[in-house]
Amino acid sequence: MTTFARLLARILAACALVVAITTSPALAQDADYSGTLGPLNDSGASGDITVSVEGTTVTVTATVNNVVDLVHAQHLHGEFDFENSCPGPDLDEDGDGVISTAEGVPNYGTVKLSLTTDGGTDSSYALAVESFPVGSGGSYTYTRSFEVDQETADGIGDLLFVVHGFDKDGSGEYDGDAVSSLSDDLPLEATMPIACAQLVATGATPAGAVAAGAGGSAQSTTSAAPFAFAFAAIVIGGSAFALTRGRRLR
Ligand SMILES: [Cu+2]
Repeated sequence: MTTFARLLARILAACALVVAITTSPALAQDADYSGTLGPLNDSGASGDITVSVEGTTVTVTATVNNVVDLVHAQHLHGEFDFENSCPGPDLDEDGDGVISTAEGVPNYGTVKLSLTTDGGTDSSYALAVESFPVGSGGSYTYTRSFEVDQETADGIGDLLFVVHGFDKDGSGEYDGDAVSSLSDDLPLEATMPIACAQLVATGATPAGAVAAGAGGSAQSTTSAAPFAFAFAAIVIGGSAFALTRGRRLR
């Protein structure tokens, strides 16, 4: 019995060592996020988004409802390691009753990813109006997987999903005298933000692991630890079994 207790103590010590080693920074972590769209500019738009990150592959799935049957620019906005937030009416700086894309920037930051249906997805595609989803029957769905750089993969949970495009005058197209805050070539209606969602971490990966980390590269690999622990327990448990079995046979 005392031999067994000693053996048990050794197994526990070995397991503790394995856990200590595997929780040190090293591996990249995968993560899942979801968000619920809230309307901006009294658009009435709604919907949701899921974002999953595997290495540097990002998969986005979104459903957007109560929108006009026109093209909708959509982006992941924000700054990394910053508490980005969806803008409220107080951001209407010029008092025209509309929060333009530029007026929302203090809250939701710049465009980090353009959620296009084809072609590039970086910020230079933010106004690639021919490559964004188009509403049909008042809604649209979107899904796409694409590659991002490591900084973006690590910090994507800090970002916000923003949908644009509002036929404010009900003319059936984006028009009017007011021009976009982003480009003189586009009417304000085409780039007006109509909905915004904060991303929230889902699943096993702790939300604070990236947000509270020191910069983008240092990460906890706690998700790998239980697996390593179980593996060590099996290996050590197996040898303990062999040991007691050998002793009994003597
Ligand atoms: Cu945007």
